[in-house]
Amino acid sequence: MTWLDGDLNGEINPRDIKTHFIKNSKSANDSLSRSEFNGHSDNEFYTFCYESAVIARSGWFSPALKSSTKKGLGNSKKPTSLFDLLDLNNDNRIDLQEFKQPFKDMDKNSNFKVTREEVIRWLQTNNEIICKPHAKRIAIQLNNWK
Ligand SMILES: [Ca+2]
Ligand SMILES: [Ca+2]
Ligand SMILES: [Ca+2]
Repeated sequence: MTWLDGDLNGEINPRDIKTHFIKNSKSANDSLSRSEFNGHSDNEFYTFCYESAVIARSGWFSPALKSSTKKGLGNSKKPTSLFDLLDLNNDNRIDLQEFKQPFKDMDKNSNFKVTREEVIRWLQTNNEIICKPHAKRIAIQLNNWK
């Protein structure tokens, strides 16, 4: 899990978040567009989704899941990608404050450090949204792999 862990010490802290954001935008005052965001996070998430698909086998990537909305997220506008999930004010940009939100969500014990376990739990909670864009690619790969 190297996503966000800029100094690769195995946990994510607020400094890692900021470093990561600035690396992918022009400055801390800038914001990320959809393509900038997807460009730097896709492979990390693809790996996670692929691994969890291999482990789960039957699961979220079946086409049936696409139409069924098991729990829903409470209100009518359901995010369909991680970008939409993070873009809280729906202006099609992710700014630094929005970028920090998942960190707060991940940090269950609020000690300003996010461990690998906390990241995995968060990924699993949001797995349907995160993995949906990769579902087709993974399905193809798994079929080849059998
Ligand atoms: Ca770190
Ligand atoms: Ca926004
Ligand atoms: Ca924590």
